[in-house]
Amino acid sequence: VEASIPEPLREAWRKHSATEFTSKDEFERDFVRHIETTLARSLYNCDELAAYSGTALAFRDRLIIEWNRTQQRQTFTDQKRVYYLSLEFLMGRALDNAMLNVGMKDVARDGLADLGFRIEDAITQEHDAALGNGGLGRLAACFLDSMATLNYPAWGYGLRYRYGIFKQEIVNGYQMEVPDYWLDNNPWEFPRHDITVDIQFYGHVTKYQDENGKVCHSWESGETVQAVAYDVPIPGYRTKTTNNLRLWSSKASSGEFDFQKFNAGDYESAVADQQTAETISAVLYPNDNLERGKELRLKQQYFWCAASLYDIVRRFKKTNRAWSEFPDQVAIQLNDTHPTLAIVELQRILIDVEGLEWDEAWRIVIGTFGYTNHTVLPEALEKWSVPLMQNLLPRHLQIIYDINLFFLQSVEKRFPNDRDMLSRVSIIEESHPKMVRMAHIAIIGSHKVNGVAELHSDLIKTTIFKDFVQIYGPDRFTNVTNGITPRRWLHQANPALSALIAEKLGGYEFLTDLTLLDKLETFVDDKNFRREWSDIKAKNKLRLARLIKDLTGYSVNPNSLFDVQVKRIHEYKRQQLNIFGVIHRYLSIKAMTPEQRKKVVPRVSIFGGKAAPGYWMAKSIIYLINSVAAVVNKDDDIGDLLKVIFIEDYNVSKAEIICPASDISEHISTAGTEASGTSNMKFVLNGGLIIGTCDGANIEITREIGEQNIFLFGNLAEDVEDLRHRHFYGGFQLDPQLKRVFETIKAGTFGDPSSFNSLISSIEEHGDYYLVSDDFNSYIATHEMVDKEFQNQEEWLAKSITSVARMGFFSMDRVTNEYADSIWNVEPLDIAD
Ligand code: CJB
Repeated sequence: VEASIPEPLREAWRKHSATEFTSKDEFERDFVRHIETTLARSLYNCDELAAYSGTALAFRDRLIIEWNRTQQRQTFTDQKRVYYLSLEFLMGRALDNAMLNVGMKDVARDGLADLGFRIEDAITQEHDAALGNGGLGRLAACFLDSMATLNYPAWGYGLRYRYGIFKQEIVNGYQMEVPDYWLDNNPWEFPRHDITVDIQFYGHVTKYQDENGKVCHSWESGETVQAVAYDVPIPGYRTKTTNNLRLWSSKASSGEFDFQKFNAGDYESAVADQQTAETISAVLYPNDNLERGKELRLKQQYFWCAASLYDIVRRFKKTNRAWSEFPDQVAIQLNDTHPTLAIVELQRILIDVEGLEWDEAWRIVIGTFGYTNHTVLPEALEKWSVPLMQNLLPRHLQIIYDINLFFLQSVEKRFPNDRDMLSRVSIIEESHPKMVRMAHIAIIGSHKVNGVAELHSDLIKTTIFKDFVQIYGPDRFTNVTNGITPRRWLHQANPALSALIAEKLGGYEFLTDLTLLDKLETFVDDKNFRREWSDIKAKNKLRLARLIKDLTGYSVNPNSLFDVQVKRIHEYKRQQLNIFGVIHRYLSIKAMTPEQRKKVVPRVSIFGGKAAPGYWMAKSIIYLINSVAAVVNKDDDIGDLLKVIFIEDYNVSKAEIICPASDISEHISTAGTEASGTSNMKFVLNGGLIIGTCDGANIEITREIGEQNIFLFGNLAEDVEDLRHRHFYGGFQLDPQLKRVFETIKAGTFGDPSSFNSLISSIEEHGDYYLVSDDFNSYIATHEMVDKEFQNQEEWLAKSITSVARMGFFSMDRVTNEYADSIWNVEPLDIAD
């Protein structure tokens, strides 16, 4: 029964209904009230952490008011909604973002100053919400920001991990992983203990006939775990829309606590069962672009998909519409294949629980789902063993087999006698054990499949999903090139640049229509403007230099060229190419005469990123970077001409300091391997130039900003296969400059060379799969060009300004609108009050 207050009593409610602070005085009132009552502190023991909490709570009050209104309005108007299912949401900090979106940051700054605090100190107390690994998780977070800003009725669904991505510590040059318990002092989540779903696992399926003689299936569970909803408000920028991110937490089902054990005196074992249930949402798997096939991961996936679908279906059923209208009311986007079980679960609900016929149910399923692919790397494509799935989700496996049967029958009809085709496209891989190919379910069960940049979308159509293009025709496949939210990645990360742009363009409209940046080009030749532009970069470099000093103890000269590569450590992203290039630079400088050295452009090579804990090669790369840093940074003969820095524990809040401070950043993956990349966009939007391969979104960035404004190098995607083939069959020739680098490493210049054996032998002896040697020469030559062009600062500034002016295309708002139009078919909800 819905609780509702009778009309005559509502007056009292309205009179006392919560109101938002609108002035500095009211902010201070709310702040002090929260310090004194919510936190039970006072002016005598209010430290910076408490000041953060007080500020966050004051802003949270505002968000809640708008959040409630938004949800009421969305329920009332009952138009089609989007549900973004993602196992990762890499949110970063929320307070600064909330202040800027709500538009009261200046008020808070002044208020906090009155009360004895600096706003920056309060903001930096917040722990990052790091419920993601890298680009895929951050894209989900950018989606949430953009969907709210554009007033789409949209929810995110994810898992409330107790531990997000691990904290990285560097000990003697090695990465160590420390658990990241992030939930203390988190004011942004609201437990909804009344919104719970019981989720089944294991058990068996029984067949029975209903009263009409129809064969039905019932899944008797072996174990039940409860999903509890935790809601997080997502404010849009300068709009009242505040959307919802619902994260599920697992706990023992109320009926599940084993009272028999308890009564038998086995209290400890009963509590242990409770803890087992809680492990489902305990930890984020720390792999990026890699799947490990662990049972607990599959449990996480089903737990989250089943809870989310139950919630979505429950909401739909409240409206008493016919099932056929489901796809007109609900769009569900699958962020990679991780939520693919949602397809199977919806089919199960429709046929087993709601009693629909298979075909009708399947039409609804296809109409509802869209699937985004983020990688072509084979090791990242999810497969689950059939026996594992049989045990954990017996009914789902049956449905998967049925989906496959009907699908293969239709393929057989169109391509008779093509057995190879059938085995290639089958959902089941006939290996030992048999495997369920999740991407195949995702393609077969969705009406649209998209890649995340043009090259990547072409590659999926011509390589991994080629057969499906033949079967379904090209229309099921589409491209939506990734983007980034300019609110966090320009306005929040680089307030000075944002303010300068606003001054020139006459306001902040560019933050919601990034194409307006193009007007900046008219100021390219304006000397004063250029000075201000370069002063801002200089200040941002100083800010990063301070961070580097704090974190590593190394002092770097902020007048050097800052060369940055920050992203997950992965062989395909080729941080090894970068560090080998650094060693080459070091050797070159060492060989120079004092006269020659005068012409060297001083450089700081900055790295950051986490390696998956079980990824040995990636960890060796980190160790090599730190080993090179230890030698180069202490070499007085080199001084400021070269410094090497590894920033530990790279995360969203550090990215906000790093991106605005680069002169050049590196996006140097083997061509054809990086689906899009999004940090490339962040760096360019902040006035940095980039060096990169013809890969992912680098190609479209080049098209937008012009090839004179980017440093491209290396082999093309179309040549990669040939080169790899030649490495094995035509003999492998190591690049001579790279050979010299290897000889230096082997001589022990950077410590015990055996630590780097596998890195070197993967190139020298095992086929150089990532083409480091093939690209080395052009990489070095291109860096020489970077040095040369950096010396002409006026030209460099012109490139920087022009590039920013042409980055409008990469706004997440363009991305969101494209999904809304071409995949979801949803409209924004006009919120004019
Ligand atoms: N991506 O972060 C991940 N994790 C994966 O497991 C697979 C792909 C990344 O997704 C980003 C967002 O689409 C892409 O920009 C990036 O190229 C890709 O590696």
